[in-house]
Amino acid sequence: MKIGIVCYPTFGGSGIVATQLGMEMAALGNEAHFISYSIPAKLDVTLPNIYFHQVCVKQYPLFEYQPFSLALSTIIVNIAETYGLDLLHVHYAIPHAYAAYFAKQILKEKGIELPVITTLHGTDITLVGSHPIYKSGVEFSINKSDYITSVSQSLKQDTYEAFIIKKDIEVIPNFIDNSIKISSPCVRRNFVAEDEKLMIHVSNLRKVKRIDDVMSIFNLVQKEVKSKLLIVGEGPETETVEHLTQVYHVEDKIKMLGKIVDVSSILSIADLFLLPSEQESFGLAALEAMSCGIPVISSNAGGITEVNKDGFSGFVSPVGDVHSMAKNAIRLLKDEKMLSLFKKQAKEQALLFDNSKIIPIYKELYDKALNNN
Ligand code: GMT
Repeated sequence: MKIGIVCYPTFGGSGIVATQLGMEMAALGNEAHFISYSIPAKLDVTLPNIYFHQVCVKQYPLFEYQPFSLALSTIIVNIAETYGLDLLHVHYAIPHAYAAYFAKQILKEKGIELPVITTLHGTDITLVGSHPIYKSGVEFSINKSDYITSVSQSLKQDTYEAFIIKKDIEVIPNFIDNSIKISSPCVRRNFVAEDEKLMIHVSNLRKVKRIDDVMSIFNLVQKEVKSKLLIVGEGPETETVEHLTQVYHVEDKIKMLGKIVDVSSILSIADLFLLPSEQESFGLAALEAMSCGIPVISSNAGGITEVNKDGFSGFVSPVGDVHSMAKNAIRLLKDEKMLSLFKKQAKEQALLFDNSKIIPIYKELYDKALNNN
């Protein structure tokens, strides 16, 4: 099978999922053609059956904004013709589903049928897509996809509430490779002393992640339990971290590590993962933590509760309830027996989302798309 994959190349969850899925399909002997404006962060282009095609947008003095969607549609058409793509899978509706629709129409004129699958990831629906400046275009292009999937039940509901969608949306949860997660005591010792606990937050540090809550939870916890906090990722809320670090006088207890490619290497040295997000269609970062055996202290936003099971893989509190989240963190960190039980259970929960369970569901969808074409 020759699969075209359109995704964002950043460390955001949608790009990571698209990349992982494409690489898994390539490993099964299919051709995976990645189409993006730069090489996806985790894509290994040295592997067999992997192709990368860059969307180049020409600068022209007339344009204040470059016509990215047009360039994307055009390259999809070119790749589909040159390599004989069997199907196109776009991750994140904006503007990928829109560009896919136009590519499909152009190809149809040439007598080529290209089935399109759109996977909705979250902010393409909840935050950006339902905004009036994009809404009708997003709604139209989602409806024009041959197959629509969403990464959680919660996102499926949000999509039906935000738009008039005339097709079925299949929920295919995100997945994780649960093998080889090595926790290194030596690396841990670089960050905490023997008698200290380590909390971690990983995100793109955007407003929606409620970074001020991460800081506030940590501040409450460190008053009760000797502990430190690692923040992984980059984004606009970096200043909030810097500001609140000074306000709480925790300069010696917080470290920002920036972007890390192999995030599991750092997740596996931590004791707790903090995810107090305002919105989260799934919470891939929480699943990555759980896969490393790290319990999650989270909010109950969107699809997080489908991933983090309250009282099992961690604890769940209402969005913004930092006192409840801090109380739960303190409870776990103070009780070694409970903490090690939750670490075990977090891993158990992550196994429900193992590659081996979810990739075949996508494979089945791809087969259906091909056979119905
Ligand atoms: O805003 C982000 O967190 C990035 C965004 C993305 O598209 O990369 O993440 C969304 O998709 C991820 C993968 O499906 C989900 O795990 C995240 O929960 C979702 N983010 C939000 O809904 C805010």
